[in-house]
Amino acid sequence: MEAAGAVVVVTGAGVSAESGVPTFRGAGGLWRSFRAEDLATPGAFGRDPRLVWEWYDWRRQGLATARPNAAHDALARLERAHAGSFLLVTQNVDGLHAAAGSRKLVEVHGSIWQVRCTACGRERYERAVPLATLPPTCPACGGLERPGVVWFGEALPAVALEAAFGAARACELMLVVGTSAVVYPIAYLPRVARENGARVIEVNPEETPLTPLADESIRGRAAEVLPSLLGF
Ligand code: BV8
Ligand code: ZN
Repeated sequence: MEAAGAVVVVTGAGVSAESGVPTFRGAGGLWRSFRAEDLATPGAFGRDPRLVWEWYDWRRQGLATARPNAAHDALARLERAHAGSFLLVTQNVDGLHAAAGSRKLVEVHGSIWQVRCTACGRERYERAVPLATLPPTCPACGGLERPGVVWFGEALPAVALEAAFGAARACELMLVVGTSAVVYPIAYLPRVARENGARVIEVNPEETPLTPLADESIRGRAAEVLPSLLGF
């Protein structure tokens, strides 16, 4: 896959599937056993912060032993090898792209390893699993802390969002890997790229709403397809 111009990669939970991280909506996915509306919303957290934290702490424990797979590694290599501008936009909150060495990276739905105080706003990076107390409290003010992720109905971080849409408007090639393409506003990115003349390639074992729009949709698993597609 040769592209001299700007490249943007958009990833979802499917990129981490081969690291043993359950996806959200697929078979065996997280949403099968939990309803997003019951847990990944400010209302759910307001009603029962301990229940929401039990779910996130359970996910953090599952992620603690997860390692980047060949898909993460291939994307980190692409960033280093690509002469033109490059940006990796991930919806994943698991931190595996950074662990693989990706640096030109925006985590548009935040990070499961960040916790943020609901009282003073202090953010900290907390890798301890299980968490010492549920729900965790702020070391600075004792306030209730929340997971540093974006919940349904919450705005995405403005800086990350502007970087993602700015790069989508300017890119020559967009690679969309392992996302069901149903969560907005990130699901708009491939349309924005295409409207600005970019070539859009999808990698997913299943069809998605993006499939009919993509210039090419490769049916396959990311850890299998990306190393050969990217030549690494
Ligand atoms: C916003 C939390 C506005 C973090 C997540 C009604 C009320 C309120 C909002 C809405 C509404 N209707 C619509 C909306 C907008 C809403 C939305 O899009 N809803 C959808 C479901 C209809 N969006 C929002 O609420 C966003 N915010 O709009 O705010 C606003 C503006 C200004 C001011 C105030 C408000 C917030 C969106 C973020 C929500 N947070 N999670 C967490 O707990 O992790 S969403 C959740 O889905 C994850 O974050 C994940 O990132 C995201 C996307 O899922 P995917 O990554 O695509 O994963 P999925 O399992 O779905 O798919 C996996 C894919 O991989 C599959 O296609 C599978 O085939 C493939 N695959 C499997 N194995 C492999 C593979 N691919 C490759 N290789 C493999 N081996
Ligand atoms: Zn605080």
